[in-house]
Amino acid sequence: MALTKEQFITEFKDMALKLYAAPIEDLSSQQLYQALALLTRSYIAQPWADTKERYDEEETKQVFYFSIEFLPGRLLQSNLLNLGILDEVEAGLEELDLHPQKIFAAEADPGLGNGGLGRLASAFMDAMASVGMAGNGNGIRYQYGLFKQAFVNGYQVELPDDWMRNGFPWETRKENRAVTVKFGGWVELRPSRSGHLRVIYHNTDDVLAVPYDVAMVGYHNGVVNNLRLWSAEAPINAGPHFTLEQRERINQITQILYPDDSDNAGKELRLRQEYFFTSAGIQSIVRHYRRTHNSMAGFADRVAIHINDTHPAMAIPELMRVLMDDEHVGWDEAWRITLKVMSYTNHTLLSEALEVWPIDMFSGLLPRIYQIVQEIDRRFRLAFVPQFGQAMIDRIAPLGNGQVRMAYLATIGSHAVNGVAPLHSELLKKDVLHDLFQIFPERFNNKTNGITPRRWIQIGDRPLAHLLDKKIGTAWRQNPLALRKLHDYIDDTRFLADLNATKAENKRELAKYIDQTVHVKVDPDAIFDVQIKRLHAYKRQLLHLLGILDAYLAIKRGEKRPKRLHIFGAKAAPSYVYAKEIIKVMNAVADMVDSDPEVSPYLQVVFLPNYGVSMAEKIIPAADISEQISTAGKEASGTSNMKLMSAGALTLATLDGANIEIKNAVGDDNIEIFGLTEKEIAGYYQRGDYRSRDFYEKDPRLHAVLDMLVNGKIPGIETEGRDIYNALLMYNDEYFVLADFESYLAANARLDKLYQQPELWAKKALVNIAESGRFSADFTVQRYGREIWHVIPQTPEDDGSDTEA
Ligand code: GL7
Repeated sequence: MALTKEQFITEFKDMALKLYAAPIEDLSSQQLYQALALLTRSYIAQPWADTKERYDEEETKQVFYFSIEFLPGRLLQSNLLNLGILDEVEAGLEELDLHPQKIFAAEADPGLGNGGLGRLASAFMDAMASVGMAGNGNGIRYQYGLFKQAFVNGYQVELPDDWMRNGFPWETRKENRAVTVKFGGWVELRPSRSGHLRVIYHNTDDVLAVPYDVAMVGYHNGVVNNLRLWSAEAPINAGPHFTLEQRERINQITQILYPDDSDNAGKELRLRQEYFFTSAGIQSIVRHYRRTHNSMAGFADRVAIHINDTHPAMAIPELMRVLMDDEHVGWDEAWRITLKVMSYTNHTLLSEALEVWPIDMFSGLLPRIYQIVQEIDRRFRLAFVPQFGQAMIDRIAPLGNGQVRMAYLATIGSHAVNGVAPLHSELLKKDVLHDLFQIFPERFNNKTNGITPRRWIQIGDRPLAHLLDKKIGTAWRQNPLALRKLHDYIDDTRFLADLNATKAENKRELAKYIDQTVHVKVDPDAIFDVQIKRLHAYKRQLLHLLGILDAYLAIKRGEKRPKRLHIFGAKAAPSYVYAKEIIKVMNAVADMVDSDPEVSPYLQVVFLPNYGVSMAEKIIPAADISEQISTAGKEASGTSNMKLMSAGALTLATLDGANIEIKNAVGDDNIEIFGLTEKEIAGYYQRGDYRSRDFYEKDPRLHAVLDMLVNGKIPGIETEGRDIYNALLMYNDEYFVLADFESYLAANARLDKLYQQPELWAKKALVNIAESGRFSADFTVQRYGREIWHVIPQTPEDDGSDTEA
């Protein structure tokens, strides 16, 4: 859109006055933010309405991305960027003597997601709008997000994340689009006079689902898509005997985000949440479709529904329910439509994360949905037992072991099933969904995750963005593959120095931020070594920690090395004791290192509390090293690996998830790979001959490091140090930390050496930035669009370089 600085100034002052009846000089950053957000919304309104109208008029096929989490990050700056008015607005604010960054920082991060899965969903929303795809999100409007993390005496403390305290200016309540979701009670099936089945519900708990829509603004293309978040409310005509308790129970449904990451929360409330937003979404999609169509016959040509992990897998029986019970479509036709509409992404290989529900709980809460799942199960068995045998079908039918098995249901009811990186997609076929792959091989495919360089480079890394503009022009902002032009400058000494200077500037900025947030002074000339992701044993922050302890001992012995600053950001699920113990030990090690004058010139450790999207925008541009060190075969993809690469950090990685594709993209010389491969680990499992103690006994460095956990050298970790020590030695180190220790140290030593050659380092950073464009989520959603959703993708064009599994 077009907006001059002068126009903006007038409109902004006007908006601020209307809102607060005060001149801008009197307003707080929060108030200025609110005024600016509302003004920005007013710019979005028309294209939002136009986009909706166009989709309806042109009968565009629409994608609905169902996800129990979205993690959009702050929206003001990215909306301004995508509208194409960020420069004008910032210039205007500066002319008013205001600080744009301060105002942007007043926005709370929406607390609607945990980690990678939710962030991916939001990257896809941004990408779909930006490539001009009609893609909508469907999720939950959580009142409270994932907890706010603080450290008290080194321990993680969880505080409520009241992210909506100041309101959420981007949402629009659509009370006229509310639908009713039914729980509990029992159902009676009665043939009606017209021959249809009549489904009569008795004694149900009805919940009103009220949608709040959030605009998803496309990049410089006038497209504005919709993210629909559902809130649970008491029915309007609830009546006099509706108790306060009942009301409370309803409100609970959308009150809080489950703080789990890659884990199966087997709680009835979670099941309620899942059905709530899934049913509301399906009902509203069908209702909208039926406003302009007499029957459901063409539904699958106009609608694609994507199930992001299994949490919304009830979309399958729910669509069957609506088709049959409300629209009077017969089973076979309903199933044909459902299969064509639904597709599913698996996001994890951890067996404990595969969702299952006890049948008692499921059938009690969702009696009609359970009947439909039973029928899906019955027909599945009927169709495939003859060919594949009872034993195999028993293993993978939707119902078994007294449970509803969501990943199997999702696979059986979708026409496409994908993993999120080639290795992950292969392992789905080989292990997790192997039997279903035998039956439906054509459904399985790979779609490697992606990120949005708009947020990570254009917004988060402005010094780099400007340097790129100067050197290769601005085409990369529209099409990140244009970053490949950087290869032309691999021998341009001046440019390599500029690249290093940009990194140095970002490191100074981060140093300031660290000082402001945790009051720790860090040396901006150190190597910034970053590991940012949820705290989980398989991600092996512990391996990183053992590496730090080894460095500590080496420095104590008098070894000199280039100074390293280890930066961690990670929340642990509140119930995940082991992860919280690791946090405590990390913090203790950070203190120990800091207070030792022999060591602190060479080594520093900072654990930043309350890691999230906005903090990532600060850390990533300053990173020299990106730690992606999960046990091979455990991390489905990872996405911080892609973000850090695009900031020119060198990846220190195992051959896991998307690290493998990063390696293929940049070549072996521009990444530091170490550790056991997935095959080698599978070999250990098969033979059953992994003995962590052997590594401890063989390797004196490892021996010394592990002993530090229990010999009192690190103050205040008696319990935690012992537990971790035991997990690694007595319980045989489930994640092969000890097996990878030696090669991890060797890889780190190579990085230390490389850092002594700044120009060579810069060359490698250059290659990483240059090749990061292929991981743009714009390309990812285009692949989904072409190969799964069958919608027509638009600009910018993809080079089709994804590796199919
Ligand atoms: C995850 C995977 O762990 C992560 O590797 C992947 O990048 C992400 C998006 O596909 O999905 N799976 C999962 O359950 N969570 C993830 O972040 C929470």
